[in-house]
Amino acid sequence: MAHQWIFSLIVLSCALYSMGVDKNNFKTCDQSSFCRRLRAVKPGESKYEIDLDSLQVTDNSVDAKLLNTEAGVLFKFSLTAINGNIFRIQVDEASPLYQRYRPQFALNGEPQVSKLEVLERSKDSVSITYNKNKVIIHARPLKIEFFENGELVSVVNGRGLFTFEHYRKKQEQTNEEGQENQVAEDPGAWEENFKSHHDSKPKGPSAIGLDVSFPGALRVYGLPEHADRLALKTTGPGGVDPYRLYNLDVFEYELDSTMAIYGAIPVVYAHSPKRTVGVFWHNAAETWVDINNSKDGNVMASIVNLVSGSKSENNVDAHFMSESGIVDLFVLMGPTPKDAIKQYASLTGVHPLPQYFTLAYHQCRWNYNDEDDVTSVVQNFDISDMPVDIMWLDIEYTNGKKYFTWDPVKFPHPDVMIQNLTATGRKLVIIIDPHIKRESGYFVHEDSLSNDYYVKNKDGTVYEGWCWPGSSSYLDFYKPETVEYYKDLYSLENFKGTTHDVNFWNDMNEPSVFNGPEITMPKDCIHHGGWEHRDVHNEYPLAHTYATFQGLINRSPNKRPFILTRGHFSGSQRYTAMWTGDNAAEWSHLAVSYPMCLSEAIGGISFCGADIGGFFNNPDIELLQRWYQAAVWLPFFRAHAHIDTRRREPYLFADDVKNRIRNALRLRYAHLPLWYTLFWQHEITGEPVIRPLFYHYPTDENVLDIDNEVLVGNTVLARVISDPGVSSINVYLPGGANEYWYDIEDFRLYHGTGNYNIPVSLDKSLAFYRGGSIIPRKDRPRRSSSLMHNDPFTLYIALDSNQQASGYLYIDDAESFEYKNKKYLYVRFTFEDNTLKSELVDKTDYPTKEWIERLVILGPPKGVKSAKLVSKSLGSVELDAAYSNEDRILVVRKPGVSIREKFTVKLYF
Ligand code: NBV
Repeated sequence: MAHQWIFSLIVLSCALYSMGVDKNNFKTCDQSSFCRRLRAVKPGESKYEIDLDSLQVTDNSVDAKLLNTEAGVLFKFSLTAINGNIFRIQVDEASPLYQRYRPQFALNGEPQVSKLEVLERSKDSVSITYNKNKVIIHARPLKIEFFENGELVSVVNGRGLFTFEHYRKKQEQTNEEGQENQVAEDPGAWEENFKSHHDSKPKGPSAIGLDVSFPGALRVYGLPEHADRLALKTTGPGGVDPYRLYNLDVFEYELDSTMAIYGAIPVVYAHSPKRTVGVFWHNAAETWVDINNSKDGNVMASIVNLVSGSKSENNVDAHFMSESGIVDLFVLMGPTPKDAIKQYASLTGVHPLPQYFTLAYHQCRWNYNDEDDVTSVVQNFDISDMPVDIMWLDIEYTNGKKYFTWDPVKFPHPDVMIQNLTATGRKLVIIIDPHIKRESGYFVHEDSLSNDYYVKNKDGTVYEGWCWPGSSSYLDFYKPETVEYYKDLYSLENFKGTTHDVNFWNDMNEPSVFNGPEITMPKDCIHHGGWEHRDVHNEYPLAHTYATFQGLINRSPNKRPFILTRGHFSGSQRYTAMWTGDNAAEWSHLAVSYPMCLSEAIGGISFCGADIGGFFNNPDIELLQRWYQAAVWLPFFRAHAHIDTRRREPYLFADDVKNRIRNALRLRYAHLPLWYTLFWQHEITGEPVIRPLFYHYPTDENVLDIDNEVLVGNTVLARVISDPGVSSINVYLPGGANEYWYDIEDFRLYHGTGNYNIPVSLDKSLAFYRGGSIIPRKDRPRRSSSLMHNDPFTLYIALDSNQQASGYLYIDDAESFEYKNKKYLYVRFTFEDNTLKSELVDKTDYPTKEWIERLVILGPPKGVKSAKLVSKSLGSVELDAAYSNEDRILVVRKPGVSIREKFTVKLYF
């Protein structure tokens, strides 16, 4: 026991004092035997053939036998059309020795099949149609071509890299494979300690691989989570390692890297000004993805063109390689980025509308020391007139890292502390990790042992690993009884001291195991159903947050749960928000927060943020201020810091710094109605809340690589300032001469004609309203968002080149599920012919007191003298209208009309 403790302390302290990631802890493709095997498959020599004689066509599927001609092994192949312009290809073994794993949580229900029609059958191929799409399945060798409107947009197995290692009886396994497994266990620093776990394959090799190419594409995006740019770079043997998807707790992760970190979302979107096509590789095992961008002039790309017969000069392709599971590939036919991203959302779901307060400012630190500390932090925010909504408690609140307990000395009266918080409209979030301390007498451990709730070793004993509490075991969220038990742990009766206003943070759920291979669970651990950890690894955090979500729904049936997770997988968005984990107080980490969250957003997870200020180390004051300014425009807005850092709550600084941070916080609070409306729209439509520029400007080649700017809805464009000491910044404003962009601080008008160099003092952040939008704001400063619920709105009406604009506002009770019973207002505003109109989009109502206090018209017509409001209850009312900011805006005062009422405001000249 003791030696293991010492070992883990050494691991930790080495980590704490080394600079940057220790790559020895993590595998490269070369060190992963299956990655090496699949990467070695030669293009152009596919040995897989469809047996066309076995072809069976039904209304919505094409099924056939697929043969590995070399090994003489049969597979089941099926292609189905899925509602919404999606195709699905599935391949499994025809008579497997062992069942192969299919992810259980990623899909939001079974995808609905659609009707497809067979167009033609020949001795070599079969072609089918579905909407404007055609698919040709070539039999020898297997190759599947996808056409949209007659154009080839994607080819599966065009390079012939398809691989399906079938399970074999021990005696059938070749020497060659045995040797390869041994090579994988070459001694290396990271393997020395964990040798026994690595790549142990009781069932034999079972990897699968597939290449997908996208003729004509210029870029490919996706595959979060990586600390990298938004557009994926070329990888390949001898060059950059493939993008790795394997949820890992990587200490001091490296930037511009394809290394795996906490989350794994196997979706890519290939894009050109002409179209966007995506593929979703539905697999929960460790996955590597090689990317080729032909613009880099690599050899692979020319081979694809040759093999696929494509004449297109541009080409992008992806080679997916997973350690186990079946081939289950969804082809998202687009054709626009919006379509493809919505298609992915239709498969894996959306983030349900969160409680309003969750979009406000979160104050976190590892750790707030005790109850008084929590109370005094909030008081200091109040004294400094800075808003804050949520206080967070990290692992030190627990009694000896035993989750679902409180430290009796530092947190003896959590109920009183929480009461103090909620009295001023604040909330609390506390951490719960999935590892459970193996301490006799600890009820969670005792219950889990006696009821068999833990993950097992391959010999059937309970798995034991090392984490914060020391010796720990890990709950098996694949076992229904564990989930039932876990749900109950969150109830108010069981978790004494908590209330309906306490929400949860699920950390370390990759899962992180300090003494495990690659700081995670050994792959041969066993989950309920007999699945090896290798099969389910990437899905484990999703299974964890699913259980937490159910627990919170049970606990507080009419409050929308808020959960923050670190590990994540496709579909996690249905239960939880995520953040980018342990970043550092460096300018480069501020910069990467935009592309990382953009990548998550197109990967389905809109509710993303990065630790403001950086988790490790101490930010200088300039960095801290810039970080607050930039984070205003990411969905999850939380400051957090490592236990060894200096305190950095924003009220601690000099007045000028405080002013700037206060301004940033207030800017965020002013835009809460916009964020909330966007989250509502996200739930209804699947559109991401934040979007990369190519999403709204898909035909503009200049935006392909822009990832230092983010679009919030289709309304705000924000540019991160991630360099110290700058006096001006280049901003790209898209859309052409007729697209207007208004600086949201000084209301200056810019046209969407490209690059501008804009002066930026430290007071200035860069965000623009798109001309043509109407942005609902609440401009009265308050201490927390709940105190703003009855505050009036100011509508910012940013006119386009036709002097028109439109926008939306969504309102409900901010916390319950009553919105599902039509208790909400969804208002559409339009401005044309110098008249603002409001109307309700849906036949619903919500009895709010909110009203309209002011209109601010950006780029207003000249010569306006007054305005007139007309509504049923107020009749016709004359209003004041006055120009300001060098006539850049026109302010119409006190319309005074309830937001529930239909109204018009007309300008008079
Ligand atoms: O629970 C402590 C930290 C937490 O503050 C951080 O946000 C997580 O990402 N946690 C990781 C554990 C270890 C940090 C070195």
